[in-house]
Amino acid sequence: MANPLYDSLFGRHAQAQTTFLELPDGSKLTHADFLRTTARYAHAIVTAGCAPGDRLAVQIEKSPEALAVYAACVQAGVVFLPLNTAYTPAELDYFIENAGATLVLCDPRKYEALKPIAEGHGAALMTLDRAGTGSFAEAAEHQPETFETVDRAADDLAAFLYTSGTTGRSKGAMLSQGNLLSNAEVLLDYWRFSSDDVLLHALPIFHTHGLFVATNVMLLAGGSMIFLPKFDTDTVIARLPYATTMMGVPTFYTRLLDDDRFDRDLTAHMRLFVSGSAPLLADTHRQFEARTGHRILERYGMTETNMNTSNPYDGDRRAGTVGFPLPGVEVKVTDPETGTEVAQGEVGSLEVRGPNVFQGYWQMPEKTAAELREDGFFITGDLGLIDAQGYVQIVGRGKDLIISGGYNIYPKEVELALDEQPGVLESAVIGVPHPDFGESVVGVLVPEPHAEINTESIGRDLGEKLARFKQPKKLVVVDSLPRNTMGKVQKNVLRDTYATVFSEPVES
Ligand code: MCA
Ligand code: AMP
Repeated sequence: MANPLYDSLFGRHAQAQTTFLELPDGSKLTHADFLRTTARYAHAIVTAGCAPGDRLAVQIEKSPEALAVYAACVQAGVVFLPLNTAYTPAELDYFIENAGATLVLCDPRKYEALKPIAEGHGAALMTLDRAGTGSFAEAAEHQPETFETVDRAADDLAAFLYTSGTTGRSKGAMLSQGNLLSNAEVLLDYWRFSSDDVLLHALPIFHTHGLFVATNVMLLAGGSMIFLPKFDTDTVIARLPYATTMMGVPTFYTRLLDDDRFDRDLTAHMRLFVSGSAPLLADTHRQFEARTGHRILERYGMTETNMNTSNPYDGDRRAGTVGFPLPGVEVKVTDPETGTEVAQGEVGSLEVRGPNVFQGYWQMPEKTAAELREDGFFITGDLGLIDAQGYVQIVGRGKDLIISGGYNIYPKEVELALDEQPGVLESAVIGVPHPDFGESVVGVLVPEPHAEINTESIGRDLGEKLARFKQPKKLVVVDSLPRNTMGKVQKNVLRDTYATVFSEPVES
């Protein structure tokens, strides 16, 4: 027996003295060092009560140790459940309960707030901070530096990633070892990664992009990563000369283009820039090429599917498209009402099938059945077309979703929180253009008759309930919401009305 994901990504580097991570202070960690920590962590996870198939929820800052928790889960056959560090305790309550987590790892600063929540759901709670200290690190300190890797099959679960839904409730997307490994193998080949590559890693590691796309591919390649705690323009510019490749969301690239130091000389040695998670404006693509001579490679993925399509490595990387279906991935365009394929070149709902497509939503068979067809096609909720040359273009979303700086916000979740506020009769949450985040959140509020709405106190209350990136950056109060004859709120009208709110503020 074996553990395909562990063996391919981690195990084969066990003796390697090659650099795996370069840290901001200039220190380096070899693959072998990293895997010794991984083994100690795997023992600590088992000692804390996790058996294969159990869920370990983590909300910790980005660090080599945080990555070792992921590796340790894979080695121990435990399902890894990373959570955005911006989530509030109120949001975590839901994830811990819904996933039935056995163990929760958090930053020591969140310990007191999470203690009653973890206890209430029967989960153990331990701490690990950015410096690699905390009760979990102490429990792992004297553990052996080797661990007998737990046998797993390709269809055993490796990770849950929660993704919000149009109803406002997050769903745990179940990803198997085979889902993750097959996609990493395809990307390695498609994007020509090798052990010579050094990836500049400034993405968070609690989402598909930073964890599975960037990290898994680099582990498979046996290359190294310049591992930055977050995206910071100065640091990225300082470290770029030591990298060969970079992956980012469009905001990374627009921020770099806003800086004159980011030019042809700085990037001349770079092999590849990849963009994804949100639409890259064709204009940004063109500006990037004019400034650096590089054509950004844009690709398209989802939490449920990993990567689906990519522009070519060789050949034309076309602005405004997400390229071709990856090898082994089928993409079709269907009529959203009937599910039948539309004629070539027409816009419809994008559906994907392949070894990358997830196993379903954790304990939500109805939601799984609604989005994952019996024949294996997953209904992405994105609207697009395939052009005559085979390039996939995303032209819109069939789902009510806002993508801000690469983070997804489902308006329904924010509307539910706004509707509960004193004096609010109803609300509508929309995404409008934002110069830095691509899109940003506006909340439109209708007061109850004769009531006053206090937007400041609403802002404070939302701070307790919702992660900062989900909170409206602008709240406006109106007498009523525009509705169609069926009574449905016309969000397109609101989007038009507030389209320039982040460039020319309108009066509320
Ligand atoms: C931070 N803030 C945000 C965002 N990030 N608000 C809206 N949208 C955001 N994305 C808040 C901060 O809390 C702060 O609030 C204020 O906005 C300004 O923060 P700033 O310092 O400018 O932000 P930052 O820390 O520099 O972060 C911006 C960022 C970051 C670097 C763009 O959001 C980021 O790393 N995004 C990447 C997300 C990602 O990895 N997505 C992949 C998902 P205040 O000052 O008011 O307190 S995976 C996926 O989508 C699929 C599978 C795929 O295809 O990849
Ligand atoms: P998530 O659920 O966080 O994985 O976000 C997935 C969604 O991000 C997709 O359904 C798309 O709407 C969007 N997305 C990802 N990559 C791209 C891209 N290159 N262009 C446009 N939208 C994208």
